[in-house]
Amino acid sequence: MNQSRLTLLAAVALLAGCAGGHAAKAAGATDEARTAALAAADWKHAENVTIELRDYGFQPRELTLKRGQAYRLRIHNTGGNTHYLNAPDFFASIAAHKVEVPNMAEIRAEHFTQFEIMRRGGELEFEFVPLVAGRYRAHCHLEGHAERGVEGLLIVE
Ligand SMILES: [Cu+2]
Repeated sequence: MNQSRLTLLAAVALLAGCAGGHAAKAAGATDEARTAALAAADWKHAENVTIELRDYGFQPRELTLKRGQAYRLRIHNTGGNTHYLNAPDFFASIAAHKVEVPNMAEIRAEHFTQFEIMRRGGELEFEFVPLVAGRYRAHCHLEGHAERGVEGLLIVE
């Protein structure tokens, strides 16, 4: 197996939630709102934003997003450890369009729950539309990582 294939397998290690509406919590977005937002979104003019995961850090610590705006979020791990981005309440509050591992893979699902970004350069791009205002914690659940700074706040206004 060549190196680029290994990198792909590493970078694409993410979990998609079950299809269907059950992942939407009471405070989350409705399926109707998701459908409408995705139909209206203009991905050619999506706003590009980046989160960098580090040993140990999360940059920026706060990322402010606007409801109804299409975003392409690049999540990049510059650390020597694998890091996760868990943000279940955030994922329940948005309309997910797709995940792309640039030049390697594209994954479409209605709901995502968690991304794992492999160490030393793993990255992906996540396209979505925020729908519900709130302050959502994002963090890495590996032991001690959030406490050491691999956590941030996704703020939807
Ligand atoms: Cu971590």
